[in-house]
Amino acid sequence: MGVRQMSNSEIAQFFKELADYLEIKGDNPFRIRAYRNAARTIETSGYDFAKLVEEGYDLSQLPDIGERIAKKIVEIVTTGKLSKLEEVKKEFPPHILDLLKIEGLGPKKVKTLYEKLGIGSLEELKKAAEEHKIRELPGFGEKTEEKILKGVVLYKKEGKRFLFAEAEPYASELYEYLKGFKAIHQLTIAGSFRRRKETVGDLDIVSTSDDPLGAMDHFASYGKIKEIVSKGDTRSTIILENNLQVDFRCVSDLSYGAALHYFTGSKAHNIAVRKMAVEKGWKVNEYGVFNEKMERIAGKTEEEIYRLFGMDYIEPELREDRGELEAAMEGKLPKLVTAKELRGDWHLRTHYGDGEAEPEELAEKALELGYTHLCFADKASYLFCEHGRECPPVSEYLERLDALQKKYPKLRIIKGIEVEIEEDGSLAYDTKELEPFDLVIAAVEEEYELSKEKQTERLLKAISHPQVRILAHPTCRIIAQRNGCSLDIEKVIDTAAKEGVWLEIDARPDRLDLSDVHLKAARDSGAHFVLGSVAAKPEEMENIRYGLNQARRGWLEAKHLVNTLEVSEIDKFLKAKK
Ligand code: DGT
Ligand code: CA
Ligand code: CA
Repeated sequence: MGVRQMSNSEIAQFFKELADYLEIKGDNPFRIRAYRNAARTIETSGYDFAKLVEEGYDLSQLPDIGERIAKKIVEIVTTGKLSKLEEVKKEFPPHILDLLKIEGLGPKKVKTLYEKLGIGSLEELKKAAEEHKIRELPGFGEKTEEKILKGVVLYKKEGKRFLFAEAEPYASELYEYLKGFKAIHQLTIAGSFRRRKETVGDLDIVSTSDDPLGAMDHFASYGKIKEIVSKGDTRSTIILENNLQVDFRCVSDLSYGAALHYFTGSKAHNIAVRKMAVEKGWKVNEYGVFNEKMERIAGKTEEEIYRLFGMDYIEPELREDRGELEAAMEGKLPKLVTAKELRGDWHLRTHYGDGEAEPEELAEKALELGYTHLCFADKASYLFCEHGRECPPVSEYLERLDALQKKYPKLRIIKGIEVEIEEDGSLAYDTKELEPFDLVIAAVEEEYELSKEKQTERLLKAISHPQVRILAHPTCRIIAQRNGCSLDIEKVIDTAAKEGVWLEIDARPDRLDLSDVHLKAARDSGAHFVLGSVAAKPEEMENIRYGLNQARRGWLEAKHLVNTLEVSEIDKFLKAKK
């Protein structure tokens, strides 16, 4: 019998949906309750239902599972479908269940909305609420209507992925909380979080424990939980107060490496590894690697698994099936740049520009971070007083930085300036005005609606400007807000590499421009890179770590990053524009 790899909660989901549809339809309440109970039983059960089906076990022997439900579970696991659900789905618009995600809307209210106003999607719900059609319905009212509208807006906002930086404090706090439970031994936040992706959908935590039940209880007793989605003997799912979902699993020590590898992903990486296993006649899953005789041949650690395949250890940031498996086979993986290797920050803002900090505060923070160089780069429009506020002459700013250099002989202070690129690709200030600065960063903003060709030309022209040393956030994207300018990025990257213009990695967590994929491509075409925190106050200099994550995801080594230079090499490098 063909059987799918399906978790209990995935199986339960079928019954929940079926119950929701039947309730919207106004079906027999006893039947609906039977499906809901089944969903709960499956979800919280310690048995692995897909496995029981595979082994041909009679599910109706289990407590709380009747014959009809047992038959349906077999259908779901073997076909991936539930015919009764397919049938009832056809009677409604495809997205009607989305309405149930809105606070205050249950199946009964959705039934009324659909029958009286034909509402079958969130768009239609929002429109009807805005047109005050909902308050007229029986059982609704002005207050309910307002609440629904708020709910839709909130849902649309929060149904999104989280920036890595948004998830990070929640992840750390939960990690510490779990660590505090004595019976939990090994513990890692896996998934996209461990791969340091710029956004994460949910957290996947893998652990080992000699008391899994106690670990599950401890997890479910965490203080910042909004909802416990499921709680089982070895895995549980919760939703945190900020709507971030967390899956928590407890596995045996023998399987820890395999589980960690599986749940770190990415899915594409896993699939590629599984393919390699199949070619050898092996099987890989979250429990281990098994040979033809189903004997476990690896699984305790990730290192052991990679070694078994004849590969070097692959850092999580590289696990995207973008060539890392081949490189690991050939011993050609990059030696990824580490935080320790960073010696400076190349994009800082002070109150002379739109930042808040005194230059001294940033210098102090730099020493604390162990840096030996620091590049100030306030925006030219501020330094040249174009924002209509009281403003000292630019010479004062330069003198201030010279004084700073005297005061901090252990730091090499670089006097940079960020200049906007005009619509035609020229710089907003002329050569003479920029001359007193050590370095010019050219920055592109998305204020003009330019065609791909025009935008590319604009950047190429800026890159070839003799004073420009760094190109800031080349695609001008903001994660989850705007995709960025349309441009021929390959051409921009190539030209920058040829001209010796460094590509900035803007470390602000919603920028991370260039992206990982572009970084890897640019690295291969010989470009140099520079990390800038774009900090406006000292503590924001720690944001450099998000840029470092991105650099590592882009396969960068220390030698690719200007930030790793010794002070003695910097001057040579500054002048080196070809
Ligand atoms: P996310 O949460 O959307 O930011 O991304 P991930 O990578 O954390 O994905 P998630 O949470 O859906 O699953 C965690 C890991 O579990 C994923 O990286 C790889 C593994 N995984 C999930 N689904 C599959 C699958 O269908 N096949 C394989 N081979 N692995 C999977
Ligand atoms: Ca995840
Ligand atoms: Ca997950």
